[in-house]
Amino acid sequence: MKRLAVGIAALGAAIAMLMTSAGVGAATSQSWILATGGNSLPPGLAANVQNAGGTITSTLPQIGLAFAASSSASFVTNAAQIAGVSSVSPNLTINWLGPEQTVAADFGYPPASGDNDVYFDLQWGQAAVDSVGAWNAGYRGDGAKIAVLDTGFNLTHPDLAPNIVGAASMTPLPPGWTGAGAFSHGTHTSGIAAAPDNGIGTIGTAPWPTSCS
Ligand SMILES: [Ca+2]
Ligand SMILES: [Ca+2]
Repeated sequence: MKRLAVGIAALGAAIAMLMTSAGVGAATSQSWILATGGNSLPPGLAANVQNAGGTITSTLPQIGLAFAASSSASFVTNAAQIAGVSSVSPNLTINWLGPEQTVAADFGYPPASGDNDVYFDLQWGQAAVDSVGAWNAGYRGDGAKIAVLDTGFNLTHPDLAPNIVGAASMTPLPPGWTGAGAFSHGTHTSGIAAAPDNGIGTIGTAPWPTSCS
């Protein structure tokens, strides 16, 4: 009978060793935040935390915080009794997965934008109204309708035509004015407002609108 009891004891010890070596049943160390509510840490905190069953791992005395690790089930209760400690909270590690984001293209500012609509860099007005800032925020005039109240403008100009859906003139000049060799103010202002981003000429404030004049 005594031999059997010894045998059972030996088997129990072997199982205990096996569980320990496999990590089964081992207490897990947790991280805790000890807050003081002030801008300093109380004297003797490290020793008091040790007595509570934990170990200080780092501190932020400027904001009255200390971080402790403990595998003791009673650590929170004990640490909350430490003089100067106002709260004990779990120090959580969060696997943060941010939301999917659509990042707008980084349009450059004139006069060194690098865009292939090379005359864009000559337009100080686009910088003055921060057109590039609006584009980078995702606003390029998509779907907008622009009325340019000016002289008629060149309806076949390659840097206007893609955005023209109609034309009228506010002056005696015809809407499709093409005065060869002369200055057309309507063409000028229409380009500032709505010249498309098409690799030629310049870029207007709203390069993706439907424009009419
Ligand atoms: Ca371009
Ligand atoms: Ca253009």
